[in-house]
Amino acid sequence: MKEKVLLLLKEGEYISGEKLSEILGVSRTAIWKAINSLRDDGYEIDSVTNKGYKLVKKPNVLNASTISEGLNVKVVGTEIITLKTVDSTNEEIKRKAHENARSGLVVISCEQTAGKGRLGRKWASNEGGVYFSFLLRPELPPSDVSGITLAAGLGVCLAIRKFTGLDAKIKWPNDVIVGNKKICGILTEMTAQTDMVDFVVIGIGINVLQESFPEEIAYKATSLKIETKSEPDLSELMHEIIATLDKTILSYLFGISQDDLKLYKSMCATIGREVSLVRNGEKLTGKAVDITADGELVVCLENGKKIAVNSGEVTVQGIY
Ligand code: BT5
Repeated sequence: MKEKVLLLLKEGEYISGEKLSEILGVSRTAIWKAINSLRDDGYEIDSVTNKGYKLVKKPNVLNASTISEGLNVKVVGTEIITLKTVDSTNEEIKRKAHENARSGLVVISCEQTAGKGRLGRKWASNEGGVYFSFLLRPELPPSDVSGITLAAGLGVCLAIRKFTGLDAKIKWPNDVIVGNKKICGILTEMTAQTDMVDFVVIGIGINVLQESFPEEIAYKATSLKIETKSEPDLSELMHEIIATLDKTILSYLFGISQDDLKLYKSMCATIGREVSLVRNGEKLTGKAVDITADGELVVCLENGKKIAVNSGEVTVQGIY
């Protein structure tokens, strides 16, 4: 009920309790209870006799109805669940996938108690960030999945740029950075048979309202609040991100388009930089020069030979 009341409350305009109860077909007491419950959630609601209620200020929290209001999506966000806390949204999506959840489900949490990075690393997931994962059941061979991370990075980078005006860039393959610091990390996991994907989980963590980070990552992590010196609304940001991811993922499912690849490359901070990597136990250095349609990084080695690197550890000079 309170979600419905919230949708009818407007900033700057009063609506009477009578009108609310008439529209929603419930008693005035039910409306009054919903208003009090919204106030408990941090909404500032003014009430004036003979005028009714007016929304003064929304709390900056994740709110499912604000996120999905006006969202017209085809693949990502066809169902959205918001949680206050969870171990890891990737693990939650996997549990839901095993209960036959449908492709497109998004689970968002305000914090994670066991946020994961790649290769067993930890993802700092305190309150203030957004941590979410989505489920895809694409009809693809496992070898085609790595490009999903690219499409996800592209989506997040575009959405952050549009929402904040920041010059966000992509550090191939899975980080979004602002300046030389990491603002977002992406972890793609999949369950597959030998020749066909069963499901893919794409997990994304974005630093939004944090003002500081644990000591060990403070030198390389930043947040939207630190960079914009303002407080982006978590739900409106998530709305923008889901809407953009829906487009980039949908386009990826039909094979990454030349346009998207061009866009990705134009925002990729890795291209043009000196990189080092380990291949067959040998340390190689060279310059990152391109990204292939399969999402591989093309490195021009010091001896002039070009190699394509599909994952693993590439260290980029000049970025953490
Ligand atoms: C990643 O791994 O960047 C993938 C992170 C994915 C997190 C999301 S949150 C929602 C979903 N649920 C999960 O449990 N995970 C996903 P990787 O490239 O391995 O980077 C991890 C490294 O980034 C760590 O070892 C730290 O050095 C650094 N790091 C950890 N937390 C960070 C943060 N909040 N901001 C910036 N850097 C961080």
